[in-house]
Amino acid sequence: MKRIKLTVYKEKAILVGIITSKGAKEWIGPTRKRRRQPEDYLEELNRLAQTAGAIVTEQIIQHRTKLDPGYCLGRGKAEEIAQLVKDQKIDVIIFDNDLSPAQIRNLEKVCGTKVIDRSELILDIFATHARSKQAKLQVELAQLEYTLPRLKRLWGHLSRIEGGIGIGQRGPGEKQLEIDRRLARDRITRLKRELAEVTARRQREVAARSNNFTVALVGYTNAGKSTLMNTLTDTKVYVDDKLFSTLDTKTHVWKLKNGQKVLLSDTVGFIKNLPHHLVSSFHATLEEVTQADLLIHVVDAGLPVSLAGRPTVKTHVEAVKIVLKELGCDEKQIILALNKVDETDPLELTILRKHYPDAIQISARNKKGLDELEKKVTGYLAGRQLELDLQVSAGNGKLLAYLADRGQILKKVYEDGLVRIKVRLGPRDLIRAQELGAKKI
Ligand SMILES: Nc1nc2c(ncn2[C@@H]2O[C@H](COP(=O)(O)OP(=O)(O)OP(=O)(O)O)[C@@H](O)[C@H]2O)c(=O)[nH]1
Ligand SMILES: [Mg+2]
Repeated sequence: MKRIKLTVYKEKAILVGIITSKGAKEWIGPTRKRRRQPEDYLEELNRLAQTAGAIVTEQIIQHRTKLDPGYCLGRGKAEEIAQLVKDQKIDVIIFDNDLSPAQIRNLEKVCGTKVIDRSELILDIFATHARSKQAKLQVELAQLEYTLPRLKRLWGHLSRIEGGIGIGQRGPGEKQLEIDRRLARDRITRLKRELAEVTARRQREVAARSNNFTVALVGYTNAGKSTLMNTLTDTKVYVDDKLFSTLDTKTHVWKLKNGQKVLLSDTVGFIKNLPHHLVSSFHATLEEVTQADLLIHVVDAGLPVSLAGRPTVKTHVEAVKIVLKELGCDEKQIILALNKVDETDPLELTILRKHYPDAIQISARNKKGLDELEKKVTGYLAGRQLELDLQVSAGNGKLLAYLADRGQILKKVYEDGLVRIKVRLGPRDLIRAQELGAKKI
């Protein structure tokens, strides 16, 4: 994927959200401390825009009974925005709602500047953050599939717009402006083929690790998954207070206090209404999640517990559950870890304890609650393990090392060149141990 960064100039953006009667019910729910402001409703879009490098100058909310098919919002409001664009020299208008190619075309005509929607903004962030070959392939595929029906619009831009957020210069880039739909389709076919190869390779890698107990960290973007990974495995994967810092799955060994080792994977964060092209193109990256024996769902507990219209613990938990379901992982064993408790109001913590009685409260940054988390993981591991009495030849160093590595040795007795071992071991490890010469007694 070619990335052409044309300029370091920060684009000025206006955010727009349209609340229909259905959305309004959610948004105008009982307030606790103050009347809610447009900033509340558009808080996440604002974070996304900043992550993409924009400066947000205005946030506009319009209440409507239903979305306008031509402009999404009312024509009059579009003209008001056009005036703002002129007065403030706005570069981009970002809609929270999904826009059809026709709506984008109409809005751009009236407003005289680039218009993008939330999905396109997220795709742009993914394109900027993609580092590995696989992530780049996945993002390029998602971008092309998103832009294919909109290619005409991009052609139309050629004469006016030079670059920036959401018109593809960071992704497949100018290529899109130069090629026709047929070429884009060919490219999609090629990308899918390459991704199929990557996926097959990944599946082989994951299968090769299948003798190990595997745990995957999942959760909303910015919940603290990578920080937890670093703390538990003493590594240094990239952490940032931005959305979608991690786009690749990384796996490291987590040594438990009882001597056992599990494989821990850090994964790409989720977000509500994740553009569906992204979910499908990121399947290869999420192989570790679908194959994991256990998931740790990390949640940012610093968010309000429930406050209609704003990102909350509840909306994040629910959004993650929806993505897990799409991945076919909703039946897996899941530990809920409420992270960042160092920053959470004690009253909110009490409420959270009531809402999520099985959750563990942790601080990945301050290493709080991690023993309890580990105990829970150990518990799952023990539940999957059998307590066995094995007989091993004392000279079989390879087998003895294997048992020490994979199992939890409870007792060891040496007798006439033999070792009798009481060990806790997973069923798959028992098969391997028997292949290496262990005998059940
Ligand atoms: N106060 C506090 N901040 C934390 C804690 N854990 C993580 N953070 C901060 O939260 C931000 C996001 O952390 P990451 O570990 O990058 O989050 P992530 O879930 O991997 O995010 P993505 O990869 O973007 O999906 C960073 O600024 C971290 O320093 C914690 O326990 N307490
Ligand atoms: Mg991360």
